[in-house]
Amino acid sequence: MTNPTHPSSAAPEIDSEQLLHMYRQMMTVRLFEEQVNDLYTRALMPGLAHLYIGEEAVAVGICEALHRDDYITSTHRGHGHCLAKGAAPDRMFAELLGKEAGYCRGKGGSMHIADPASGNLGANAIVGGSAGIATGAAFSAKHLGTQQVSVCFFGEGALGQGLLYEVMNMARLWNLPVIYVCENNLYNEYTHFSETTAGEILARPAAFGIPAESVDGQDVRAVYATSRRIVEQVRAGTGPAFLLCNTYRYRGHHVGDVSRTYRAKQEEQQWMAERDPIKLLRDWITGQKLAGNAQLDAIQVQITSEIDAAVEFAMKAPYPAVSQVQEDVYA
Ligand SMILES: Cc1ncc(C[n+]2csc(CCOP(=O)(O)OP(=O)(O)O)c2C)c(N)n1
Repeated sequence: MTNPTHPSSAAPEIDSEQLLHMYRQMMTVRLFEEQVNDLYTRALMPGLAHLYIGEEAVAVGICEALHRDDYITSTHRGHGHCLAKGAAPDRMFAELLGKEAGYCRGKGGSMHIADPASGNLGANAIVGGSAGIATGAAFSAKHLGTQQVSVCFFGEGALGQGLLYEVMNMARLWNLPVIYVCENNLYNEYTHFSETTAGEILARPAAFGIPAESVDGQDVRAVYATSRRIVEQVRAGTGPAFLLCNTYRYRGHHVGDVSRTYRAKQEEQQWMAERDPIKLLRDWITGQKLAGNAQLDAIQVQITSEIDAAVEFAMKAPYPAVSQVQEDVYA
């Protein structure tokens, strides 16, 4: 297991309302993703999906530190980013099922959801593909003087993409308000990252003079406290930053990857038992007596019914008309 580099003990105080909000958000992502898996296994969802289960603290902790009009760009594993930034589960499920009510009118599916109203410039099926978009958004924010910050989420697999280095170079030269967030869940598809990524990850942004640090991506309090500090600095004009979040995906690379012979079952079980982000926050909240188990259970019941209602909405929603098949198609 990866060692946490920023234990929560060093983090500033976070008020209980915010902790409960992050608990809700992580639970929403978890239950949303469980339903996606269910829809896939019941053959109700076309295509594949890459589940974010296990990584919830990264998206939630970082988005908690952002304003609604700050930008994010996302990846093929993007549902968690999208929900954490403020998208509605019913329109997301509608998109996954190819329905007109979806965020892309049913034409994008799991890997292309964008929600400009919440600052989400989109998921991206191309590994590393959103780095240019996030950096461009930061360029525009800087030149328009809007004070917006842009966050680029990507997996460690994107460290093999040249585009990332071109844009980090520009971001440093032009002092752009962009934060590169590397989610290292240890695997790049079916290969351990140590077989695809040479040297130290943090040495790469350091080569451009971009301040870089790492955080325990299972500890939402640490992710939030670290990203709040970084966001404040970047918003104040210090230029780009890089945050490495050490995390783990519980499920397969995608919903169809069920056997996962490339990693040990014991490793999976250890992360789930010892480093589950929702359990860690729950234990903290109850340990500090900020809320009791009954209140946290009630939150889970409420979110379960919200997610069920969102699935029902999407199942009943109409498909786009055949006459719309060529609308919104740009390539
Ligand atoms: C340019 C490009 N190359 C290859 C792929 C195929 N592919 C899809 S996901 C993936 C692995 C991505 O790993 P990582 O970036 O670590 O993200 P994770 O899946 O672990 O979240 C690959 C190689 C792709 N989508 N785009």
